[in-house]
Amino acid sequence: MKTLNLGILAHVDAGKTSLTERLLHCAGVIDEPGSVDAGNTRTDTLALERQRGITIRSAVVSFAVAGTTVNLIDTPGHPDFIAEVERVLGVLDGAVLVVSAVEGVQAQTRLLARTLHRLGIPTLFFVNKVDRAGADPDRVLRQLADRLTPHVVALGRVDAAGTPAARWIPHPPGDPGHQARLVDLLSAHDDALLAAYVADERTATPDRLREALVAQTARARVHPVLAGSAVTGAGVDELIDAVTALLPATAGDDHAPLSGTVFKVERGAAGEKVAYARIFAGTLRVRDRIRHGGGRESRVTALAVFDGGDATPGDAAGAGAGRIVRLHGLADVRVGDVLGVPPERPAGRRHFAPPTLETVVEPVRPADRPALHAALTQLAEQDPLINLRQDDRRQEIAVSLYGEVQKEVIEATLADDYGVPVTFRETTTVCVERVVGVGAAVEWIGRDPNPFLGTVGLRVEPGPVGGGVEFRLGIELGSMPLAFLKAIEETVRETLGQGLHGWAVIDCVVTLTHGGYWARQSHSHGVFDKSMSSTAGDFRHLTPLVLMTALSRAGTRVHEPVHRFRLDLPADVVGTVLPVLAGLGAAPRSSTLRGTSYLIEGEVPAGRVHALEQRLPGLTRGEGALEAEFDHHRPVRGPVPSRPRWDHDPLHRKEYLLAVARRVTGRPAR
Ligand SMILES: Nc1nc2c(ncn2[C@@H]2O[C@H](COP(=O)(O)OP(=O)(O)OP(=O)(O)O)[C@@H](O)[C@H]2O)c(=O)[nH]1
Ligand SMILES: [Mg+2]
Repeated sequence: MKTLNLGILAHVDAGKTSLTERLLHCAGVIDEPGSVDAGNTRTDTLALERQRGITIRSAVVSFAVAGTTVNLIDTPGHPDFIAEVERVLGVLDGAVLVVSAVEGVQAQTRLLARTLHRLGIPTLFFVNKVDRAGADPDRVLRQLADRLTPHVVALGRVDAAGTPAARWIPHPPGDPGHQARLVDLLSAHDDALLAAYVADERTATPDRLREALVAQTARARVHPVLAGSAVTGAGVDELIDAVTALLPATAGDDHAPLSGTVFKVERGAAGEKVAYARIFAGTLRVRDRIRHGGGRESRVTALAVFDGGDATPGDAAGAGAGRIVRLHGLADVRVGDVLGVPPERPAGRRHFAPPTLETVVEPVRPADRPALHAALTQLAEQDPLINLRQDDRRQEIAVSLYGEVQKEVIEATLADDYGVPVTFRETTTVCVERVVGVGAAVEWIGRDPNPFLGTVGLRVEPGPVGGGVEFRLGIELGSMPLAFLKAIEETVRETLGQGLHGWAVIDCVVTLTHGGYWARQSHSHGVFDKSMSSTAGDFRHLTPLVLMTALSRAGTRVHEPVHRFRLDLPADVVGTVLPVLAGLGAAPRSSTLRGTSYLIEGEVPAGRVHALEQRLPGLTRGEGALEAEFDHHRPVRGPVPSRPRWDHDPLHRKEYLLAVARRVTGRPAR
């Protein structure tokens, strides 16, 4: 049995969950398809998803057809939950990108298409909702070609579009118009096909073209398009055929060492952690002890495999390469953990911009503070980008956010699932700091005022945009125990979470210029003496001090996130909207008249997008359509926002040193 791990992706409300349900029905897994509107689908299982009719978390279901197990991963379309999509991208063999036949290509469609293309994930398009009034599949097909990729080809056409009787009619094999379009499309990437066709047109037989279509779809060079309706079922049988015939099933070796990635973590009925992982190679069985997330090791206590229908308990055969499994027993598992050997496709890579907003969460009842912390910690396990930050001094907890809907979901989840009602402070923008110059600092072992048993010297300088934080060794690798080097590097990365103004420092190079330690020493009776021997703790405490001193010498500049926007407006309201854009700090770069509407493109600070969204309906009679997505960081103009430090203030050098030294090392300050 082959396996195909298939993502269903789209802009919000395009019909992913309805289509998933319909696919399960057509494949014979469920007798009656559930409906999003009735709140009884297989994949929208959270109470909140059912109440609101939107998907919040990705969910896996599966069916078996024609010798292939298809694992469907239904994802959320709302941009506030893009992190859920990001996590599944690394485990997909293929994707169906759903586009509504009424709304057409939308902001998230574009973002997802670009990302799937960049990752080379084989993708089919499904134009959904052809039964709805206003459906225009031909217009949407042209939009796909104009706005997403020219390498698309429809495998059929829609009859009676915009009516409940709408049907999908596949082009018959050998249909001359279809053959000609296929030759055009496929010969662009296939010289042999082109040469043969030029020499003799008859070489382009339906079989030969089909073979080329399969090969080029698998390489994500071309994208077949189908259309239909998740509600009436039109085109869905054909979609199943296309998925199994055109998308490449997974290849992997069951006998190789285990290799997999965790893409989802949830809590089971008894509060235990349940992990969803894709196995890339090897076989996983119940009671196996596995290494995950680097150093940790756990025993799998229960395992379920998705293979046609719901997950079934893994029997003695276990789960082989290509499978998606649900695992119990990994107590401290996290999203993005590698199981066994790292797979070729790295997990946990960033495909989308991180959240640009944050807010402080307050419990309504002050006594709930510990419960709130515990609850948010659990939520952050499921969604690592929630990125909890706790200020011990002020007793505050902040979470990062993509938007207001995510905030409402967090609020409802805390109240309903954890019994902790909360309020939020105002949402603020998350800035970053970039290093502007070069700065260095060093603290020597045994020299005042350094109370720690270690020498650390660091140099900080700007790095390339998008390069992240790079840690380099400027000393011999063998000159210090690896554990100390690791402690220094980890602490550097952690410390740069808050720069001189309290924001994360990005795109810089940190070089370890000096390192020294006192080797492990013992008294005559053989007891390890902490007051004479360096420990990793010495380096963990000394590094922030040295780094922050170097950073303050290098200097940083605060940058704010900026979104790129596209605004579609009726031409007659442009005059009233432009001053509003200016008032919100938005800078239009271009405007194009398209019939009776204007398309304005430009940049707007991330913190103003929500305000713009709220004002738009009133300004445009509800006809304005805004798309905005993170583009880049730019230097803050005007007053520089700073964020209170959460941990300590390393710049208050002496007090900090002495206090930390006493508290942490137990050694008297020198
Ligand atoms: N007429 C019609 N309505 C549809 C079709 N597919 C979905 N819908 C309706 O569109 C709405 C959204 O459908 P969902 O399946 O929740 O869309 P989704 O893409 O999963 O939405 P999110 O997960 O929240 O992004 C629901 O009211 C569906 O009943 C279709 O083919 N035809
Ligand atoms: Mg959905």
